[in-house]
Amino acid sequence: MKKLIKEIKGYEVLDSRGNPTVAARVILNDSSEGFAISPSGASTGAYEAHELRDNDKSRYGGKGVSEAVTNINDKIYPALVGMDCENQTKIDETINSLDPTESKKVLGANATLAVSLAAAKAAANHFKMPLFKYLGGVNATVLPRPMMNILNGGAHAKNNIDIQEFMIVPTAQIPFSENIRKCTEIYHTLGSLLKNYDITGVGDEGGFAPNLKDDETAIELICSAIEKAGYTTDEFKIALDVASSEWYDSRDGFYYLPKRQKKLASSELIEYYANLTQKYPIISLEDPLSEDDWGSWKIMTEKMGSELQLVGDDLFVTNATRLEIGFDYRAANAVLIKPNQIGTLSETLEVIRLAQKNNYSTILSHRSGETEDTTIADIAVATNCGQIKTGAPCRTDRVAKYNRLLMIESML
Ligand code: 2PG
Ligand code: MG
Repeated sequence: MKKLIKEIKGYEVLDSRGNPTVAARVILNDSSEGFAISPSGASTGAYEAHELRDNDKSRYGGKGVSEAVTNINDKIYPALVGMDCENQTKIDETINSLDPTESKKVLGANATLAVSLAAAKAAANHFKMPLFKYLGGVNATVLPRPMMNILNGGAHAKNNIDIQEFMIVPTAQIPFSENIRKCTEIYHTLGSLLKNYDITGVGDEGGFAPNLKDDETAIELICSAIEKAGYTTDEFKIALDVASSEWYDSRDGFYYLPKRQKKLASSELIEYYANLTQKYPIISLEDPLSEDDWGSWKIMTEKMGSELQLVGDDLFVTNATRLEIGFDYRAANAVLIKPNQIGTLSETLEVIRLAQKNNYSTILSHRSGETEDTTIADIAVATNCGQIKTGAPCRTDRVAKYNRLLMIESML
């Protein structure tokens, strides 16, 4: 057999924020190769799989990942050598068997994910197939709807906006390339509207990062940009990632908005969202409540879930067990899918299947720390996940995913 794993190599490379991250190369005995890089988040959920960092202050201020790379070379490689690269489940189970912890604390999810994705890519290359086809087969036919982030705040920008991401979402069933063109036109129009504002450049995901009177002003400016670009707010809706776990204090159950210095109870926050979504064309709210505030999630979903997409990111952390808890609570109605939150491809695909089976929407997602790796684009098409969020049409780490989807569109 020519598709046996012959060699695996780990590397310490850089992400879009200039922090080290883990890359892996998997080589088969027919010389086919796969290469993948793990991304890294800034507003990470408390229940995510563990991102292993060296904490050696003499290198990269403690953020080095040489230990994770060593784990690839010294632990994962010997365990996987000789295995059939087509058996992704077995590969991922073998990786997991090397780490007795649930959260991949020993190996590091940054190490496990890079290898897991690189193995799938090596297999796809062996079969001379694009990754989306290898993973999705004949079902891989639908491009995801872009949720394009055009204005950044929260932990992703040094401005005075508390909400982390403001996205535009096209409603029309038109070709992906048309949606990208129109969204990009709106992005540039927003840029020209912001010329007269105090602007700090762009945030981590390429969206503009202005200082504004309040977070609502950001929404108003986006609505103006949609119209000024020649479109309507029926054609383009707004999605927000509040990332409110960043605001939550579990000791007293209140939300502290760090930039506006506001303190809100969950009931007040839900009221705020109810007003906001009445007033503006908002169709999706991600992490409106904290990862530990299940009771409020249940209340909010009961109240607003039939009208709005309510997305659990920190809440579910791409973890089947947490998603099952969500089903029990009837919390949220959509799940954000970030492969590095769980650490292997098989477990990522399992969560997508579980969500789809239970009628929760799925959104493939990048991290704020990204690279040229475009695997999420292929996974989005392979799984018919429906939506993708991968930043602004700005900065190569974001644009690479859009460009990959444009290529996939041309192949379909
Ligand atoms: C999020 C992500 C990606 P981060 O919260 O959804 O946009 O941010 O990678 O910082 O967790
Ligand atoms: Mg989020």
